[in-house]
Amino acid sequence: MPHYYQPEIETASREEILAIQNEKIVKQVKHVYENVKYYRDLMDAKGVKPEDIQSVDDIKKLPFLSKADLREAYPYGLLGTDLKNCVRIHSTSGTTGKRVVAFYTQHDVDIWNDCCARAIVAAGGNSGDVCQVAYGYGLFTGGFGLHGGSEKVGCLTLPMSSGNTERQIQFMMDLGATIICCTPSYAAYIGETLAEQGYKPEDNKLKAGIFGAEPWTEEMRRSIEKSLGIKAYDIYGLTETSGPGVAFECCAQSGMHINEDHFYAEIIDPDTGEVLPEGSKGELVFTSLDKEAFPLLRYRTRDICVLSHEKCACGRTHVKMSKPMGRSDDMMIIRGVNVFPSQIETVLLNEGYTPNYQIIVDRVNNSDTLDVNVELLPEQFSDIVAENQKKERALEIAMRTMLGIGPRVHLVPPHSIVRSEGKAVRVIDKRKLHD
Ligand code: DLL
Repeated sequence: MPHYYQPEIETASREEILAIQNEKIVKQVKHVYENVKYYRDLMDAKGVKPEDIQSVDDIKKLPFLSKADLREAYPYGLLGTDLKNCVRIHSTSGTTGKRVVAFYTQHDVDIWNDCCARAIVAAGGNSGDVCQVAYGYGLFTGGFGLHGGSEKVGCLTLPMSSGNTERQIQFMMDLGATIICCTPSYAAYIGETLAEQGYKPEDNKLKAGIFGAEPWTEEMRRSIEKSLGIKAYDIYGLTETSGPGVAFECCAQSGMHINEDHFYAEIIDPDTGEVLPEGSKGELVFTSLDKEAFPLLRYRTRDICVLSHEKCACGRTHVKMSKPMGRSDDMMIIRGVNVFPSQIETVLLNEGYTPNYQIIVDRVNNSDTLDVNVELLPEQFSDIVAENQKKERALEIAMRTMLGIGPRVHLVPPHSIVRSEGKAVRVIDKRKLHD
């Protein structure tokens, strides 16, 4: 029997959801127009007035907001309320350019926590659970977001933050954590460390994991589920929209329900900005429907995915988004071919390797090169050069079939690739250093 955190909303009919959205969007646009000069100027430049937005159908008349706008407006330019009404700030981990800072009123935090609570309940969580939050606490939204959700559900919340893996495992075992929340790459690392310490998957009390903040493949899901003995659920969100919990997976594990009473989603053609029909693959755009402090209208996420209104076995009615297939800016263009790290991950895990790999892209004599370092398990490691070379060639062939271009594969010794405690760095693109 599926459980819901807010059943009346999570299973509302399409008409009910539309009615909620239509009522909220009118107020939200008015709120933004009156309080956010930066966006008012964009609306004025496009000749759109708040009265032109009477329902979510009219959202397409509004101008887009991009990451560049957020950087330009840094730090207060998109603030929708007086700073004295705000209780929290979070920020993106962006390594290039100015960071994006997001602001929250108490009302915004409450809604965000509800969204995360829905995700935890969808993963089977309830007040009897011990929820280990191993996302980073701090400016990153992962820790505080899942923490707030966990407390709303009534779980006993373990605010571990990321890192210190030995201590994570000690608390997990001693306090009997039943749910763990962290990035999928960190979950894989915890699973690996547990095995190294001699634990079997059935030795821990975990039943579910709530993993997100970075792209991960179905193969990675199966590998984590096996190593921890759990069911692994996906969760999606971004700092700009509040953090994790914009969308979450249910027991059907086939896409993430978007919390449509708080966020309106569109899929657009990333090149033309045209809104695409349901089922098309394109860039995900979000409009917040009831944010006070940081209300973003038509924010371009750069995440590429597909939306589906197909009926879900769990009974939730909110639209589902597919796993993001990588950000448009994660995509590598190598010798003219589009390559996503997830394609390489799929091949590696299917061929029996670990998710410990690193992709190195460079340009030599005006030609792009693609190298993949793949870490071996101790039992896969061999001193015989010819044996390793044979495995490398086999992987190169499998990857060429998947990608359409041939990489060079290098098998590297166990434990030689740095493990991630937060978002994994999968790609080193040295071309960017030359440019
Ligand atoms: O990563 C918020 C978050 C925390 C989500 C914890 C889930 C769990 P940012 O650091 O602003 O926020 O990064 C947002 O991460 O635009 C996606 O490209 C990527 N991302 C987030 N969740 C997923 C996911 C947090 N489940 C960016 N699958 C987004 C794939 C994801 N990519």
